[in-house]
Amino acid sequence: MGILNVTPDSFSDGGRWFESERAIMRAHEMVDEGADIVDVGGESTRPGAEPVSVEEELRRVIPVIEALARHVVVSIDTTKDIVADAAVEAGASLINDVSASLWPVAARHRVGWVAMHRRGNPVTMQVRPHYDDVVGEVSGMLRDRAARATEAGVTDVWIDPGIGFGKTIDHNLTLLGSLGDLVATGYPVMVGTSRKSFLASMVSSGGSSVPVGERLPGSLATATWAMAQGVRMVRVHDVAATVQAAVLVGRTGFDAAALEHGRASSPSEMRTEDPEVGA
Ligand code: HH2
Repeated sequence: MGILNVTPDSFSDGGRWFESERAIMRAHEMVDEGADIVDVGGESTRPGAEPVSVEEELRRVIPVIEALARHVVVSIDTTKDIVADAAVEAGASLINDVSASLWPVAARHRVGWVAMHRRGNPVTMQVRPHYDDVVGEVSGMLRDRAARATEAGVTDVWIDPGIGFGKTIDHNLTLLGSLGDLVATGYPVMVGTSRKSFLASMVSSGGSSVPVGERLPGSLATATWAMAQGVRMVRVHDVAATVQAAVLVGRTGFDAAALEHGRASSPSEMRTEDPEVGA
């Protein structure tokens, strides 16, 4: 899934794709690079981001979705039911919902829905987040929402642990280390680590953080890890590089559990069919 932020203030690419024409061009570029889905968002979710009105969010995303949906699978990244509704009318076929609350819209339109876990809102989420059992609490919440959505008639339900949303570095790492628990729920899992700040804090030295444009190594390492754990979709800025990693993961049949038990597949056991993982 390629990220298309039609915003002036997103944490990594704010302002770059704010004009519709530039956004549409970027979307086609990502599809040429191998993206299966383009995720269009009109409101930044980064900590401290200014809220955007419904009217402004619609003004940002609808023309872009209308122009793209004939050529590309589009998802809408929003927390507002009115925006989700209009985006689907305009051609979006997946609702990427960081509030995990919009399943009724998905049910009404018979489109897919991503339930992402977060604590608090952009203003409060990074103020001393606390969990007794981060994996249990995140997967419990996601199972609950996914079950409610399924009951309401949504047939394409995805779950996402919400890396960076109300989580410390340790919480993020623990969740990434336990992706197998989410995969074991049976719902397809999606993950977004691309260029996020925990990647920078981990490898910075002497207090100098890695700038957002230089976080490709961490983004690729975590996306590759996630795909190897069975995650079915990764949400990324750097599509071409991630597609290369996805092809390798799919082609080698990389199996982390097998590696742990010392029985990694030999080259002769490599699968040759198309990879199942998307980017
Ligand atoms: N992360 C962001 C936004 N939407 N959706 C899902 N499902 N999972 C994520 O991890 C996720 C998401 C934040 O990244 P970005 O869109 O690049 O930044 P911003 O929110 O500042 O626009």
